[in-house]
Amino acid sequence: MTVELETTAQAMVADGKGILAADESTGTIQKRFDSIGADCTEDNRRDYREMLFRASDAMTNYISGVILYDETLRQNAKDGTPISQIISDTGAIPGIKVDTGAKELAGCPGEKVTEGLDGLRERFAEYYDLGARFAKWRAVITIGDGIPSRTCIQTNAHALARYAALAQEAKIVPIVEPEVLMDGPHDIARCFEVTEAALNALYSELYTQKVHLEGTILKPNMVLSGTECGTQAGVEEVAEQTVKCLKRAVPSAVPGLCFLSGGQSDEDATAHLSAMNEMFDMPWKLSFSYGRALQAAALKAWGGKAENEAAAQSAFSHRAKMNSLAATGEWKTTLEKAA
Ligand code: 5MM
Repeated sequence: MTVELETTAQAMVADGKGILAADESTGTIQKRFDSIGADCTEDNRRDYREMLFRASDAMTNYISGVILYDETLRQNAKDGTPISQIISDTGAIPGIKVDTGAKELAGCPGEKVTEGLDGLRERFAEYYDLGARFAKWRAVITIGDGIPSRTCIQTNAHALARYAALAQEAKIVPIVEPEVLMDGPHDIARCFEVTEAALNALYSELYTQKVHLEGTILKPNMVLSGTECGTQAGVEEVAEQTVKCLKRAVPSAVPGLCFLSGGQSDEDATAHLSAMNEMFDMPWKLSFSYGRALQAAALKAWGGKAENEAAAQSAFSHRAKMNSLAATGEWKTTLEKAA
């Protein structure tokens, strides 16, 4: 079992490849579709995602895996092919988001805990049969006045580790995602401190709950200035602080780290990743698991219209290629301009 987990985890961070996060829950994809004036029907959600997964240049060359929402993993494409098969036919691995969302944390105003552990063993068995070979669980940690609390960090780390242990029992690689949000006026030093605390708590819980680190992937946030902070750290500082924080807290047994984009612009998310890979030697692969930063341009180009599919696929391929270059430290801003 550990061999299968390790093989999958290593494939998820193959050289120059990263993960497409297409696991928006119905409420989140509704917001994305609202932004382009498209109807959020089940067919439209399928058509949009099928368009992405059939972008063969992006999928074959730059994407190692796709995180799906439950609805999508069960869907068939317009021609009847299961969506998961369209993904595996490109060589990418289908994955599944298994948390059921972040809910208010009792006793901790303004803080959240991610739910979804009840019945998870049975759900994992079904997801494996449906073709999923990795999974994702996202914890949400907010920086604010007096928060995050120790309660929030510990409770989320405990849930992430329980999820990870159950995933591995089902031969599914867990992506563990303790997201420290960018929102707020805090500076980069505060983001560093909170990210380090969240990662320390996470790896302590993963150890306690006997999770096999070689068969996991971490999905971290970058260490950034808060979005409303008066002083915004530049690319080199973000790269330095992020790598310093990760080297302190993430064991070298973990095969790969795939960042979330968290609301950064497409180009910032790419530039930060590329700078880290260019500037530092690291014990793990450093790649991407972007949602918005991989999809925003494609979503806009698609605009809910079938006639725009080719343009949307080419926007997606471009972003995937730029992030693939960033995953090996070879991206340059001039490549964006040239495109
Ligand atoms: C794609 O968005 C994911 C699902 O969000 P909800 O459960 O809130 O609908 C999200 O977890 C995503 O995988 C990560 O945050 C990374 O996406 P971004 O857009 O931050 O790169």
